[in-house]
Amino acid sequence: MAKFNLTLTGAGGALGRVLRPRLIARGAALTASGHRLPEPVAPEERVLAGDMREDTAVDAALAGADVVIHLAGSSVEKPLAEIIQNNLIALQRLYEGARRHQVKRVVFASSNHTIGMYPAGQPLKLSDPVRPDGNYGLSKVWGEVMGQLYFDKFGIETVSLRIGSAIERPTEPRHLSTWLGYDDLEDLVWRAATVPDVGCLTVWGVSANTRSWWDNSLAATVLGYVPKQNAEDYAEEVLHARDPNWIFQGGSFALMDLT
Ligand code: 15L
Repeated sequence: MAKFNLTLTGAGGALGRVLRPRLIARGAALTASGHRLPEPVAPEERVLAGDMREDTAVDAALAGADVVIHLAGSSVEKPLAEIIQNNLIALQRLYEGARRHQVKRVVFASSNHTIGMYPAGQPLKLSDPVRPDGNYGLSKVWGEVMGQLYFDKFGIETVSLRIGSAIERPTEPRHLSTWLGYDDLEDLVWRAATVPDVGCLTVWGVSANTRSWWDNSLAATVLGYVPKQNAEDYAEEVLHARDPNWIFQGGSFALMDLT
């Protein structure tokens, strides 16, 4: 059987480092692209260094790829000028590269910060209006909508994952609602990359948290994503942690000024 050629950008970031060995273990032929040259996680992993704003770097990363998992870019709130470079321009270059190289699908790391100004505790559906909590959240809204544009005009599929808090274990009360455990992250990303004919889709990147605010039935229906991890298992230890930011769904991002 032909290998599934997967490119992952942002290879040196926290989620890139978690996902790369897991995607290889699932049978992907992985090209890992980082801003700095990543250390290979397996002998068969192809590693590349490059800036996703540069066509040469995009071409090297996407040549031969079936699907690209795009994790590169600023992953926290930053001044607008930086967000524009790293999250808007780089993403547009990536989609243009996907056109040049006939990449079938982009798996886009979106974020809960697209809706971060909703009050904590309010149940949300994917059809609810976006309420970004800063420049970073705004750039993720742009990314989700850019996926729609490239699907409607050029048929490139996108699965946008509105990731909550993808960390090893919950560390603060907000995470009891927003946590995405690494096993669930792996399963969700794999499904987002491999389930056929998904069109342009946005789903929540969240585990099976008892206190989740987000209705993820679409991910179950379309991707067959049934998360297994639950932040509630950590409730006792986490509820002791002080969490002054637990007012908005976006946590501390929602309380920051814009720069
Ligand atoms: C994100 O989108 C960030 O990349 C990450 O650093 C966390 O802040 C996470 O959201 C979160 O909201 O917990």
